[in-house]
Amino acid sequence: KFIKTTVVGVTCVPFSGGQPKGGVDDGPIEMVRFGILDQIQDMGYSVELSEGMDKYRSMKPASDLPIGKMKNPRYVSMAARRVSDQVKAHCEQGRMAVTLGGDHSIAMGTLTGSSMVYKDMCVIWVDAHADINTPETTDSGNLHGCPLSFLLGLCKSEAPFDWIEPCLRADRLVYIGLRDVDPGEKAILRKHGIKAFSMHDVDKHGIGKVVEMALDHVNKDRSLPIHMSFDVDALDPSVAPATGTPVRGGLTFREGHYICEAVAETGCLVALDLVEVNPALGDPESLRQTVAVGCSLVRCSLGESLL
Ligand code: HAR
Ligand code: MN
Ligand code: MN
Ligand code: MN
Repeated sequence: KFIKTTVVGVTCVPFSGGQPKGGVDDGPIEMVRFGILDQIQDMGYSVELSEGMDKYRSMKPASDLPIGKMKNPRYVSMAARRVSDQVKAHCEQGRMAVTLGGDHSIAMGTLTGSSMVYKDMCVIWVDAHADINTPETTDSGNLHGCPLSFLLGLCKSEAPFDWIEPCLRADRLVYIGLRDVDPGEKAILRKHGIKAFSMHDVDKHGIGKVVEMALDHVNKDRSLPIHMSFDVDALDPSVAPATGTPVRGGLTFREGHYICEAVAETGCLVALDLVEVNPALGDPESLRQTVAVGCSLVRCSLGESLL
């Protein structure tokens, strides 16, 4: 409905500054090694790869003292700003924008980028976590737990994040998969009436009904562009073990794929993030399994399972 070419614009973001564990910056290269780019091409798309993925590592500032509780604020901001430009460029060309992370702080960039082109877009956030802490409510100071508060305009626009224009309406955001939400985040969700389908809801209604309700909430007529931000830790750790903050009781392999398939089926997807694959965590089999499932979720979101 919104995508104008058969080109998929892939942005690899080897970035780990939004949280303390090294290795998540190798997520994109491992997915590329696993063959994600060829797999996308084998589906009949061509791939336009954003340039200079190594730059994300080299842009780390020599000194980046915390601002309040926020850790690596300048590095996170600089990386997200670059991601924003790259994603925006793909969207402007009418390409499906696929971003491979990297930790979830990069969503500050992916969503600002896509929303500049698709002003009325809605967001489906698939995650164990709500990632909506403000610089005040965060306990950890890890910015991968905070991107949505910046995007929704819930925190003051201060340097180095003053380039972020609030670009997302609270009623255009919906979550699936939540099961580890901080008290301060719960208060934010309540205050702003943000719709969230937790694992409890998945158990109660089944994934089919949950995805339908989620889409009905943000995109009743299936007429708005969708940006899906998929954190691989939404999946159960038995399915995606190699991730920095695993939480048990997550989505099964099929439930995760069902979400991607149902979103693909709407024809409204314009941008997809696949984040928090950390190849450094766990044994080689955990790594292979997690990278494989990440690639598989990307393919399904691009319509692989549609007949
Ligand atoms: N809520 C916790 C915090 O703010 C944990 C956050 C996130 N972990 C993630 N993001 N992987 O989805 O630190
Ligand atoms: Mn996340
Ligand atoms: Mn998460
Ligand atoms: Mn927690």
